[in-house]
Amino acid sequence: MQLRNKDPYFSNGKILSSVSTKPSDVALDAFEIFSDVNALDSHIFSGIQGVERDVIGWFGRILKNSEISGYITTGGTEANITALWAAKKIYPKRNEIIVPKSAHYSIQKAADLMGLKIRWAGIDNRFRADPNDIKKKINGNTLAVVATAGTSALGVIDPVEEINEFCEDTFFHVDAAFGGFMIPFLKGYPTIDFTLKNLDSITIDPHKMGISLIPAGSVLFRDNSYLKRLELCPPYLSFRTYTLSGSRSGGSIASVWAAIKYYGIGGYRKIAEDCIKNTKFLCNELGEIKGVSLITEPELNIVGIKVSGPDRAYRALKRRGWKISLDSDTNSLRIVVMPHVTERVIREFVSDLGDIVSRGLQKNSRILRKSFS
Ligand code: 0PR
Repeated sequence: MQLRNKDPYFSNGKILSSVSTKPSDVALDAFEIFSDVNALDSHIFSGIQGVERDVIGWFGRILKNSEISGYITTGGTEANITALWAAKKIYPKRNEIIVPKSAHYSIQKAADLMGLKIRWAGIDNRFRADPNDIKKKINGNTLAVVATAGTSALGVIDPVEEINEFCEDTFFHVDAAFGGFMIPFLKGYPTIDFTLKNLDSITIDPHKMGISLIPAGSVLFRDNSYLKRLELCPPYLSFRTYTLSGSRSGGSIASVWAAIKYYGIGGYRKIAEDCIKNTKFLCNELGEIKGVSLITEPELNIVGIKVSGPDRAYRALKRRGWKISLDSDTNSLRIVVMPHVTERVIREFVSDLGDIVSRGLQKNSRILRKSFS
């Protein structure tokens, strides 16, 4: 415990920069029960394969695709790499991927690993991928187009429906690692499911708003043909494998299974709605502080805050115990309103920020007065 206590707990509320949260008890219990199960070995552990099929089937219902296939990865990074690996198997001769500047850095890792060239697509003034730029960049060498449904920096949703229209002759991957447990459960949000006719794969992370635990991500494909292309058969073992990682935690799969059974669609809708409600509450409270504004209107539960002297505010917040990040692209404070970021935590944060900002303004005006006197 002494060692664990060197790090903070989500339950103390001051962690504002993380897309992780406290896992649910059911997920933790399930993890423990299955902790000795290696899901790689379907010969010894065939039971866990059925549990995983159940989980993927559930995603199939959420994403409107009864043919869905996929598996539980360690997280979004492995899922994104696997999706692009499958794309490379389909189009082995192509080597360019079109990626909006706001995409998660795991896409760069995938490109590095496979020797792919990234063609960066622009973003608009709301930080969403520019579909026209993507359209212009597609050519015969385009292996894949990547869009993000809930960007890591600001939680904005790329115009996935529009981008889908140009992807009939290339692989189309949507990284919904962050937004995947939000968007399908909320009313009035864009479609990010397999009714998009060119969508090949999607990443959704249960260890984020799915209230499962780390490690647990997922990569989901339109049908079974994608994983078939990744299949290997180790000569000395009596099973086939298609996963990027070798040994795989049965505990992760079980934790996702337990969480989706426990929360169900209704439970996840409530979690998503609460995150949005608290995000709105934060934005309203911020509106009361002079000298503070939003980088953009949040779509999901990430807020970019513009303050004068962001570095100073960031350091002062850190000194007061807040775990917060500073986005260097927009020079803004970045807050992720995860389930542990409650109204009480938000009030406390806004009060600290207000105090820090007003001290900064007073200091600035003292300096100004001095220089004019
Ligand atoms: N894609 C998107 C859109 C993401 O937001 C993330 C989240 C990933 C992929 C990668 O997921 P894994 O981390 O599961 O591989 N990634 C977070 C990020 O880089 C990871 C994180 C989590 C960072 C907790 C900080 C932290 O405290 O922003």
